Amino acid sequence: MPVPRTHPRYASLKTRERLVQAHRQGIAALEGLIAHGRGEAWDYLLGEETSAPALVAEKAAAAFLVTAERPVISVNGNVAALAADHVARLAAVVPARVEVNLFHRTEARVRQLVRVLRKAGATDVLGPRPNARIPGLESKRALCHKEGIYRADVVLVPLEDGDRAEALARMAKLVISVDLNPLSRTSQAASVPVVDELTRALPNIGRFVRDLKADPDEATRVVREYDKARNLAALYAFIRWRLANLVRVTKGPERRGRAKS
Ligand code: PTJ
Repeated sequence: MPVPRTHPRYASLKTRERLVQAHRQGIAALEGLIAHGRGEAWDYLLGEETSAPALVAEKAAAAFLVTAERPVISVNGNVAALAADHVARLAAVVPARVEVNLFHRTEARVRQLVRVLRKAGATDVLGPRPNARIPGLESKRALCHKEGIYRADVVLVPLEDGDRAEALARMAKLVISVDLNPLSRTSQAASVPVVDELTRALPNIGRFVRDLKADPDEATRVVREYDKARNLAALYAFIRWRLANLVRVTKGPERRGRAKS
């Protein structure tokens, strides 16, 4: 059914439609639709825009990518469906390898994602014929490439499912997550949790990458000074502030009502 442009949630409905289409094309897993809904609920809470603490984390993510020796961007079904073009652009500017890594892995889906990423402009995409395993993972997410995730020093994992972020951290990799849920196991396990919506976060990181490549001293400073605990504390404070504002807005008419009576 076509979404009317005048609908107040037009962008949100179009994104939902895009994911449903991506599922029909064998790109997004059915479970990915649930994951999207969970993310959108958090995005309401965050005001559906990049918060100041998220921007700080995005700059830190860029600094770690720029200073990495073997950076890799991991891509799953939702990421390919919603942000293949952003991934391709970010991979080119860093430059970073792209690796398809799926929880609900089938070889057909891997090939389909590689196609989508190549069509979006990504040139260096790993995924089919994995030749390594991430230790400590039972799921198919363990399957990876030696020349990709396995030997990477910095891994960007958007919309992760938690256990792999922990496993990568155990491998002493610097893990950058993009996840709207600051309480998820992924955000908690990541070295740099970016709590922002994927299609806002990736271009922001890309812009910071461009700036920091032109200013390596600033990149080194950001890597040295980034403090995950302080950044998450700022994010929780931001959510508290948003909720407090909502409480004030909801109390408003009630007070007016009382004054009249
Ligand atoms: O494609 P596959 O087979 O690898 O499967 C991918 C999914 C997404 C199904 C898998 O990784 C999964 O189950 O993820 P989870 O555990 O549901 O976690 C997804 C997280 O991403 C949740 O914490 C959501 O809040 C968050 N999220 C969802 N959509 C977005 C998002 N974060 C940022 N931007 C989004 N658009």
